[in-house]
Amino acid sequence: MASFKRTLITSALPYANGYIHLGHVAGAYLPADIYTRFLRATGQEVIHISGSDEHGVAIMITAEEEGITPQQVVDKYHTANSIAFFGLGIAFDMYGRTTWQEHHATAQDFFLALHQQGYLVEKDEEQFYDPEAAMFLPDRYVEGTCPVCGAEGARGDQCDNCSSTYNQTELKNPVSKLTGKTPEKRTTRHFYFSLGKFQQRLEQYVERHSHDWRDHVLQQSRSWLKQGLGDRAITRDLPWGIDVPLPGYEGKKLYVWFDAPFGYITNTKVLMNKRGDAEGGQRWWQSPDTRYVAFIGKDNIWFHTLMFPAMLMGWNDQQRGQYVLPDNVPACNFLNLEGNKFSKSRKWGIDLQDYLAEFPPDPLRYTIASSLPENKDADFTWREYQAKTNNELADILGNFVNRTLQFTARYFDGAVPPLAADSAKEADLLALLNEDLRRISNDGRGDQEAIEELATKYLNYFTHNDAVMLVALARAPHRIAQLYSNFRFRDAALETMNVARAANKYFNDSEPWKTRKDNPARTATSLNICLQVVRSLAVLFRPIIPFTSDSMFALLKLPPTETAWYSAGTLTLATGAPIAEPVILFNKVEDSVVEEQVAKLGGGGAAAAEAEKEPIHVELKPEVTIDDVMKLDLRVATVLAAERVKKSEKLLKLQIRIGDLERQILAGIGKVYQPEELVGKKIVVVANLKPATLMGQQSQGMLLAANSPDGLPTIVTVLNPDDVDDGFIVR
Ligand code: B3M
Ligand code: ZN
Repeated sequence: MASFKRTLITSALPYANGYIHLGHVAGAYLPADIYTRFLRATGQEVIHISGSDEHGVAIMITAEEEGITPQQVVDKYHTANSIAFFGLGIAFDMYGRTTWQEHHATAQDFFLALHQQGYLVEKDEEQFYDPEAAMFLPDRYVEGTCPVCGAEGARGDQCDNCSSTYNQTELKNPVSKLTGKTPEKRTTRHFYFSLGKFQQRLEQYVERHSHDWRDHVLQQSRSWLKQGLGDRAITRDLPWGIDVPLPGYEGKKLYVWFDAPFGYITNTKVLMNKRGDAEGGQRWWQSPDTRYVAFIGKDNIWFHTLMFPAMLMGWNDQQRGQYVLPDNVPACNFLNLEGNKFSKSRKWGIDLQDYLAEFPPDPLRYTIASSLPENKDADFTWREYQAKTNNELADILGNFVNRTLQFTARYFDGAVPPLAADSAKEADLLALLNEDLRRISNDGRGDQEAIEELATKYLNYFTHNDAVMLVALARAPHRIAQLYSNFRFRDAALETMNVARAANKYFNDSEPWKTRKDNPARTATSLNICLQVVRSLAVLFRPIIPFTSDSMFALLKLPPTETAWYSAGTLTLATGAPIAEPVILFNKVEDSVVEEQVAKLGGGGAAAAEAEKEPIHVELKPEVTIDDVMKLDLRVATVLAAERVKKSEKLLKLQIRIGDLERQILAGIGKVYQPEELVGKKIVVVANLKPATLMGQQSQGMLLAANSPDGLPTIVTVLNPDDVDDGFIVR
């Protein structure tokens, strides 16, 4: 790896139109914060930049839903999310906003530079225009009949039933969601970014990282490159966003995904200005000795490994300073909740601010860190949260710290007892031992060999049991650092807990409550070592549970130190130093809390909120007769097998049985349901639907599902499945 002087860390700018939930935390922000804290602890220069993404149609839709202006929407959520992140200890150096004037200027600068370099082309295209609302309709503002499968209620760019994507003007029977009127087609002009011109350079860039990027990041990037990169529209007909800085484009805005990534740059510059560091922006973004790491969730990979790098490459072609490209993009997969995907409409989620209103931050940080969805999706459950809090944080770490402090308070007058019985030798012993601990910290030998060496050399001072603890301690910083450096944060969290586990065992095996009676010197040595380990754990756990780390330092009456990582492998507490009275570090989570929280999901506790909610506005389709209805052959079917359709997030392929018929149907329910959970279920299907081929697969029928306004399906099932057989007619 090239040598570098500083690490620039960014985490994806969350849209300021909703509250941060635990899925976001696991996807990007917690790993980014842990990594930043780790690097800082090792003495590296590092900053962590993020902020709100405040443009785009999504913000406008929220404004309409909440009956406030887009500006009010972003003000509200920016504030709420900043506070929630702060509460969880996500220590951004800057959490900026894309509505800042500085950011508008940055994005427009990049636009003009790319334009000047010939990377932008103009194209005329037809789009739906709503004359009554006097605006072109973004994809999410128009719906109609799917041009592929004929499903009603298909969105402007994508059908939820068959997962096809298309241009909105291909929609049949289009209706404007703003006015309910039929829109007309009008021609509009837009800028496109010639991403294809960067194909080769992007291929080289991605392949340069074939050894250090996570497998799924690499595979996804490669597969898009293989499909070939084309032009991408980067302007929109919208009232909300950053003006296109060229004449003839009045009333048009930059596409939100064009402007947002530059927010990382703006927010860095704002930070540096605040620090009075005029060259800071350049130093962090345009020096070859900056290493840039971009933390994101897996749905943002394309933009960070291809689109954004290409935009930077385009700028770099001007030879006005070279922006650094992401050196790594350690995207996380999704965090599910109690076995299901987070879903706003189904009220299946935990907002960070709600969590923090009831519980302390560190148990959540530890629970998520120790099961991060690094290489595959993970599941957050309250049971797991309880187990991690009670069995690991409280029973291992908390218990060790508590016992050590209790014992010190009671039998050593609340001061660090001597390491050596002979106080004249204390200083020399400590110096010699620390030298050995540093030497064996990362010398490549097996643990056993190192243990034997220490046990033999310090025969007069330490037991074999002491040597086991000392070696574990000496090696922990390097061992854990290695995991962090390879972006294996989950393993780092587990390995850190292993140190506490070793410490707890050490306390047990030392049996100070016994030795106290006949061998006080021995007791002093083991308690000295235990207290040293408490300090080391405060250092090693700091990236993961910073609040607890603060408390642990306070217990040792030491100021928390930010840059002490490798000192954790040595003994630094002075004999005689005063120690505070113990406090409980972690409260256990009761069963009743778990039950209460689980019951809240899916609208249980949200029933009250539900009552206040506006009913859904319903506009019925034209009337039909009973004959029309009777044409549909609706049947109960049993799901025999289910699997995902390759390359589709939404489509599941189901083998179903309808009496003596077996059929294959495709259903756009994959975002909400896992194939496994469907097998054996009784569903209702339109059995006489004309067969269709979707993504190369046959579909002979359609399952019935209730769709939320944002298109999330809930399968229609029968209430008493035991009373019906597949093949039964539904009417
Ligand atoms: N706001 C998408 C998201 O919140 C988008 C990320 C922008 S990063 C430059 O998932
Ligand atoms: Zn369709």
